[in-house]
Amino acid sequence: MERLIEGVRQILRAGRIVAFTGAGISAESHVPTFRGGDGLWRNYSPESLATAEAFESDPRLVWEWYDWLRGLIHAAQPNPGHLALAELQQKNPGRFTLVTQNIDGLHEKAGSRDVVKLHGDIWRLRCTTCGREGRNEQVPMEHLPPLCRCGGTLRPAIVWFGEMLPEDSWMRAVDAAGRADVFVAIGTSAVVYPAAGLVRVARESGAQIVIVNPDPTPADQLAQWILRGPAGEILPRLI
Ligand code: BJW
Repeated sequence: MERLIEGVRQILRAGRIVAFTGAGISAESHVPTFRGGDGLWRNYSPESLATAEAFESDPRLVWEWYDWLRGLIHAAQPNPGHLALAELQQKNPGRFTLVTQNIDGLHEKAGSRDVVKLHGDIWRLRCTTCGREGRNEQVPMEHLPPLCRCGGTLRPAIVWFGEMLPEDSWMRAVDAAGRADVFVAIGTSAVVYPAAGLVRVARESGAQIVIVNPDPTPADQLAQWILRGPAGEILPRLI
């Protein structure tokens, strides 16, 4: 492992770096991942909570779930994996992009800046009637579902299944992946598209692909470097 770590340290010294994170990076901050034995979805089908249809049919039920999740995330602190990525950005100004699928805001809490968020932000709410969007950090919410001043129902500004990713974030992510010299995929099962497709975009554009994950993923077949283990232990060793 030490030789692999040293090899990745070497390739991180020059060129453009993209770090692409998923729920696994927050696992050591006690925010559960989605899939797997301890995953959030082991007892729920994602379709019953993470779709616009589910929200339309029972906004209160969906909000009870997200209110609980917001409480859990609110109490969470960034772990050494988040902090290592913030430090990597600081040490490599102008040649580091952080793209995340996470909605928890822990990268910003760790000091990362200009985070490209593909699946939205649990701390932002959007009105399903007038479209107004804003930050809201109330935990727990006073009223479920929360209402907009126009009277419409507010929803979390996150991307559910079947919804488009925010266009500006997606364009930035594709551009960064296409220009990366090193693309590090951390703590993602790499099964949710189009985000998972960024690994291939980077690879086909000539980037070295590094995976940081304790378990195998479909993206492993595209990678030259596979670092098996928890992000909170591996990432600090790369700096
Ligand atoms: C550790 C660790 C440690 C543990 N250290 N690692 C092409 C093919 C098939 C389907 C599709 C396709 N294109 C589109 C689709 C449909 C769909 C999709 O991908 N479905 C597949 C699942 C089959 N995609 C969409 O619907 C997307 N929209 C879209 O495509 O729009 C166009 C369109 C419109 C209309 C019709 C059709 C298409 C939107 C996707 C939105 C995803 N949203 C979610 C939920 C957000 C809300 C919420 O949080 O509740 O985002 S899904 C969920 O999965 C969440 C995550 O961001 C996302 C990715 O999960 P992630 O981060 O990889 O987590 P896990 O849990 O899967 O994995 C954790 C990993 O960490 C594991 O590998 C562990 O081993 C590892 N780990 N501890 C490091 N300590």
